Amino acid sequence: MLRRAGIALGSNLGNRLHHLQAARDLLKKLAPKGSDFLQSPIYQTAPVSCPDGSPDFYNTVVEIEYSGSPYELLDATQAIEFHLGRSQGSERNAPRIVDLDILYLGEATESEGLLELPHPRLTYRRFVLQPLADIRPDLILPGDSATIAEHLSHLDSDEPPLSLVQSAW
Ligand code: PH2
Ligand code: MG
Ligand code: MG
Repeated sequence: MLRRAGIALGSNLGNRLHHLQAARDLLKKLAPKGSDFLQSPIYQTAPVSCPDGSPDFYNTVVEIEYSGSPYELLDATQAIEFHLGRSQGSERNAPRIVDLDILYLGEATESEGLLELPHPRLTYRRFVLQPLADIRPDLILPGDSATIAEHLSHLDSDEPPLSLVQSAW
């Protein structure tokens, strides 16, 4: 079954642009050749719920065509994180080379186990909503009634404004 998968990318350690580019290139390989691939601009964002003194993130969102199951996609994204050198942080939300979070996979819903779909915090985080709205403003997540653009316009968040790093990357 072919579905569209939204994936949030974040990096706040080392060469953040290079890490996002490497992850993007590997994510592209999970999709059928010639399928539509969407990527948002990259934003620099202040850390949310991270240890004191954490560096700013680069964040972006991509959307790929994907034929596997939610847990196959989770395995694939974790393999990419590992391949790019991510280690298990000792502390929650410790700085990381790359973090890949599955936002949605078509209409799939998951509420038990290691994976929740749609991602439970996605509509509360500007660093995810803004880039997702750039590529899929009219998307309505499974079980929801508002579009991503509507969530973004109603977002009540303490996050400082995101700063655009690069539209093409
Ligand atoms: N990811 C987190 C926690 N906090 N803050 C920003 N700005 N960007 C992130 O990607 C991020 C975060 C957990 O993975
Ligand atoms: Mg994350
Ligand atoms: Mg993660």
